[in-house]
Amino acid sequence: MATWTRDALQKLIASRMAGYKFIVVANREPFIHRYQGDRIEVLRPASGMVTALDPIMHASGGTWVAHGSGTADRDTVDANDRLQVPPDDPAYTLRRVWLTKRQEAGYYYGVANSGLWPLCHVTFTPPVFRPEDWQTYREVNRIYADAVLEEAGNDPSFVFIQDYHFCLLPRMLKEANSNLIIAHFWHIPWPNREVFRAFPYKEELLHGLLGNDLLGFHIRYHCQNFLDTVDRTIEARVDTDRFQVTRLGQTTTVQDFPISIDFKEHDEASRADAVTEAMDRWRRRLGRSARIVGVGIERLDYTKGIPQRLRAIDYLLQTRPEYRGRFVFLQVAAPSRSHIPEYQRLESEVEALVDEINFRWSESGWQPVLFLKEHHGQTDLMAIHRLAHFCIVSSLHDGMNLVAKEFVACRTDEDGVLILSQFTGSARELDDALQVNPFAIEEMASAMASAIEMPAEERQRRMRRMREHLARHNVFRWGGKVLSELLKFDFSESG
Ligand code: GDG
Repeated sequence: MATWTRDALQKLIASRMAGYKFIVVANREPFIHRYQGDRIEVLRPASGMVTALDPIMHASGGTWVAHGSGTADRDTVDANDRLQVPPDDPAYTLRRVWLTKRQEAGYYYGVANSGLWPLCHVTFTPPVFRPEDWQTYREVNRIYADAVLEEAGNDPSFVFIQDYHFCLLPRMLKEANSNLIIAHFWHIPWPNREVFRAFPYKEELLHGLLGNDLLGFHIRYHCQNFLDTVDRTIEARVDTDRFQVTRLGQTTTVQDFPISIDFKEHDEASRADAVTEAMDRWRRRLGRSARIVGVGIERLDYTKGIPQRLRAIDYLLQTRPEYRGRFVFLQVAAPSRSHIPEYQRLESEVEALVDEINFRWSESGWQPVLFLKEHHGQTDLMAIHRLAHFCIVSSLHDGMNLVAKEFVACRTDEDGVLILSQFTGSARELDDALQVNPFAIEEMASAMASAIEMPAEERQRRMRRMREHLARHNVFRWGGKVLSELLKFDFSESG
């Protein structure tokens, strides 16, 4: 199998997509402008989706349509709400869409992140559905539809929609311009049909999604759940052999595309001197007693199983006294969606747990957990990955999980152990991780002990195999596969 590279993807786009506009739609923008006093700073948000799409945008030079969420965003666009990004080396266009606080509350914090997010993840967090939020969700999908239609004009265009914020958008676009070729990638799990039954506006949502030509999920199981849900919920022809759904003359192909990272870039960047220097700084910060280091990095989100892993650390220290005074766990969590009560509860729970564990076990000059609730730069994240004896990804449910892949890509030394929840999409690919049920505290504690005690040779063998896998199954392969599939829908010849 030939390895997909940035260059190969670029060639595919240049040779097969020339003459087409390429428009990405995502809620999150890849660059946020923010006032810091009088100064404007540029921020790169912590998001798996942004991480994955950025290289494809570079290759295509297209337009990314997203919500302008930064305090300085309006002051950095032109008269058409556009700007060229990355700001220091422009490669593509960012088109910002403006939303009021009310629209943001109803569509983003409401339907998307209090409704669909908990509905699609099995974490036993009840979803909240407010009728007024659904009205706003419709309204916002319409705002995005208008922006995309304006960007596409009368030119042949591919539209690539991201995620659960835009379920109604594909149908709106298709009805307004049937020549658009539309794909949608769903970055989170699709639940089984029993769970989905709870969604109050399910027919309208599915009708919207079935405006797509192509609908992608990370793994085949989510595709099957989707087909099953459609079959149970609305009038449509479901072809389970071809993985296609036809409704009102429009056929949607449903396919799995496991997302990934730019492995080569991570590999190279993590070798930089700046990373080595940052490792030294972090070692000093962790203290001399941190002879064994475990790490966790993510957005502060209840799907990521942070309390569960902290309980496992507590259990580890209780049952394995030999690690006391020698083991430090560094939990880095970027604040996320903090206007939603469930996220505020999580933050309090994590803080209380860290406090409790540190109170219970700390002894002269040593405490077991360092919790940093802040956004970090790439150099620091790589340094943290590189100095860890193990990295734990204990998501209760996760579409893919890119942190697991980033940890592996940073380990150019072929050392370090990945402990990975079996409820992530990544677990289907990374067989050489120590796979755990994150709800099982003893099992997780014992995986941590196995990681600490694992012989160097075995660590190396496992890490090498995971690295070989990711070198080939990189984000360019994901992009290349999606785009190749999309090219099959080129209707221009048939008129
Ligand atoms: C959704 C799905 C799916 C984290 N903290 C910081 C930071 N990050 C970066 C990581 C990684 C990304 O954010 C998180 O990606 P994940 O994939 O782990 O998780 P979600 O954000 O929940 O992503 C997920 C993904 O979409 C893609 O389809 O894999 O299943 O839930 O890249 O490194 N980045 C920076 N500072 C931080 O503090 N700069």
